[in-house]
Amino acid sequence: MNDSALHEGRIYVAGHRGLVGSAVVRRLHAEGLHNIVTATRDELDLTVPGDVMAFFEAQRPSHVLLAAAKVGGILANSQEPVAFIRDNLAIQANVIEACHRFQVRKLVFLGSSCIYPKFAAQPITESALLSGALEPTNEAYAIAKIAGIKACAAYNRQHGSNFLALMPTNLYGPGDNYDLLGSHVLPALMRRAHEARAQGLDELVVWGSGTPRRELMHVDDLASACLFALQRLDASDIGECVNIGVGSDLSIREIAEIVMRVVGYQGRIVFDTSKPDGTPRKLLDVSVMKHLGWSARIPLAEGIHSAYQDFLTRFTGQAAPALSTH
Ligand code: GFB
Repeated sequence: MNDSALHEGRIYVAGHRGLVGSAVVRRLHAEGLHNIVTATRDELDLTVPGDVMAFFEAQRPSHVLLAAAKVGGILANSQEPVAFIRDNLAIQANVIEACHRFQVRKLVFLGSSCIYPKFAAQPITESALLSGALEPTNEAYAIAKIAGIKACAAYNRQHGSNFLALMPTNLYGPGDNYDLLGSHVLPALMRRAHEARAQGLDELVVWGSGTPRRELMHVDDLASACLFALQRLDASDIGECVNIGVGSDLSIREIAEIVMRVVGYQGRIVFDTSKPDGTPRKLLDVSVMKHLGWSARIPLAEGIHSAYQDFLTRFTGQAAPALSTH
């Protein structure tokens, strides 16, 4: 794929308002790519096949980045499996079929590191897919994302499509979801530490045992990987999916300690073991993308600091979102 095709076409970013979609739009603009097509959820319900086909017929995108999904942290996944599997299967099926039907030159489909078996050998290579049982708390979401990977592979094989499946690790950054119940671990701990400091609390509650390990990547690194894939990769360059990560991880306790330092909170950590630990570890093997010429660049402490500045900008001067019970 050469650059000119990207500059001449129209790039549809599905989910442009979310954590990933907004980072991709920022990155495309920074690259001088302003031929971007977007639609809000009110303008287009991606779970409705007819609406998706009509949108593609009208917009005729040449490139599609599918970042729209029903997403959430461990509690949201374990409490709402129906929405996670139903909505994500519908969105994927409609967008991937529309990309075929309207001859989209390239689709970049985004999954997640939770697609791999709970006890996969670490670091996890792409070949571990479907080699063992999944983590129960997010099995519904994982199955939906695995179905998306397999759908891309099926269209590539049967129709010669150019649909790439990128599997990012846990993400954080500007535009994150800070709801204390539904969000991922980093934004949840950032908000909780911020509020503990503001309210002079002695303790910071951290879910689980603190022993699981997580790999964390700034969403701007994922956005640069998506641009790299749009500009320079084809489906033939990668297998059915390719890992996008930073290649190192930390324990939940260590993540909490970094967040406390960035936020400036010096209380005590208390572990709420009534909450699930989830997968003990899911460190991605990132050698395929490294070999292809891409690696993540944003260091964790710097990334968390910039994410906290975004949090302050979004919530300073406005009432912070109503405190969900934890
Ligand atoms: O990001 P997270 O919610 O999801 O991280 P997963 C969960 C881990 O962080 C568990 C601990 O070990 C939790 O016990 N944790 C500690 C917390 N405090 C908190 C907190 O306040 N909030 C949250 N959410 N966790 C997700 C999948 O798994 O990974 C998604 O469920 C997606 O589908 C995402 O794949 C990338 O990393 O466990």
